[in-house]
Amino acid sequence: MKKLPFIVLLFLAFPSASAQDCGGQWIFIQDRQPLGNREKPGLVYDDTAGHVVLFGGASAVQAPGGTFAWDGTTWTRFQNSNDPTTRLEHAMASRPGSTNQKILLYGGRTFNQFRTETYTFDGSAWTLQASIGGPPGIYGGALAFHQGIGKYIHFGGISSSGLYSDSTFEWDGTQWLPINIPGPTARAFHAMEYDPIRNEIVLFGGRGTGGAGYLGDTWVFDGASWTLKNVINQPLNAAHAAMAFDPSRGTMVMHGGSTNVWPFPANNQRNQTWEWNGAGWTAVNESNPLARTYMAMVYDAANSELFLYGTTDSQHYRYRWDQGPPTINPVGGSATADYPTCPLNLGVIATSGTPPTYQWYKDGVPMVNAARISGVATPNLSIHPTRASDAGLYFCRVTNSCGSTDSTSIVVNAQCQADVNMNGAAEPSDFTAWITAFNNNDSAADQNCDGSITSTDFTRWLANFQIGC
Ligand SMILES: [Ca+2]
Ligand SMILES: [Ca+2]
Repeated sequence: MKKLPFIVLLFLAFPSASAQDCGGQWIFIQDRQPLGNREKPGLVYDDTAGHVVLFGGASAVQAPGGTFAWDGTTWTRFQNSNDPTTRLEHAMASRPGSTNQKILLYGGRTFNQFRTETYTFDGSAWTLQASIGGPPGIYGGALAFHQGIGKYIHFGGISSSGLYSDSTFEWDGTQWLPINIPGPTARAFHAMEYDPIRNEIVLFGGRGTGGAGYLGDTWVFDGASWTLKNVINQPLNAAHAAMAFDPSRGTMVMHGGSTNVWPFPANNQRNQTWEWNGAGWTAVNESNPLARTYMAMVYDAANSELFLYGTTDSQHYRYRWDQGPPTINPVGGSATADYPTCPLNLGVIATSGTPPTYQWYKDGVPMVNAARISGVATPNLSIHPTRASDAGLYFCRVTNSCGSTDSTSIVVNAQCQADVNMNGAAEPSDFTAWITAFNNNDSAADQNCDGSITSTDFTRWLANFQIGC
């Protein structure tokens, strides 16, 4: 009797279901360094430093200041960074590459004051710039850096007299210049970001003139003109949604937002995440939808994930995409259940974008844990002690929100340990066979399954013999 290794290797794995864009989920980040409650902060990515930069954001009761970097684990406050007066609903965007105007900030408001300043951030400190002739939409406007024309573009917002703006402006490095072109209707609190694949700025929704209507139209700005996109499947009209371009998907990703006018009940916070591929929107199939508004989102390239921060609870989230159904590393073949003493251990190693679930099957039937059986819902199935009846076909089904993958079946043969000469019966001649196995250092002599062959194995052979086959 030769024993096979307990952990067997499966040769193949095949998905029983699949979906390419099956979604993912927002993962809450437990934060030991809360930045305070910040609605509508500015959140951009500094690709030179390789971290997310946050400035501003406030709640009805607090307006915590400071400029912070997020490295995927820790918030670090910039020191001596000459911070602007803290604010919310300002417009902020970053440009890739090394530049002394890495990040541009315009406008915003405090509780009782409009902030009309323009600031740039060089990666470590803010510099006040000229704001003469700046966009009339002081707060609630949006900024994006258009890489094709190398300029920051500002659209919309609300003026100090409460007028909603339909103006497009560019920042050329030293001053604001109006771009007198037709475009989206006047609005504020729209989502706006640059799409480097389509080389255009994408704008969605916002709150329309007078604050009466929430919008759901999609516009693109190619560097010269605005175009209204003909969208068949459009997200719900919303303002205060968060949007960021995700290079891992090649899509613009938009989450949440408010779907009704102030004061809105909590259930008017949209829980959907949508993807824009340049031609249409697709609702992401999320396993744990998250309803939020008044937050900001950025793609954290250093950690290859979307990062969401804001609203009144100072919580933040990262988005984990499913990468399809689980894959199972080659693990299998056949195994032997040496009964009645030895254990049977079967294992799979699965890879999955989100934590998967496991279910072991025997002869096509889902297994349940019992006195001898454990781990039926884990990667590692254990049966101890084994019985002749443990022979059969085993496989493990690994499931995530994208589908399931079954391991290749593992053929388990049962072998009675007392039948050392493997002729199908326990009999006195097996005593001689055990002596031979012992002398040959054959693993069949290891009757107590401890990995070594000693005289105690003879005592165990007697016991196994008495139990019989
Ligand atoms: Ca025998
Ligand atoms: Ca032994």
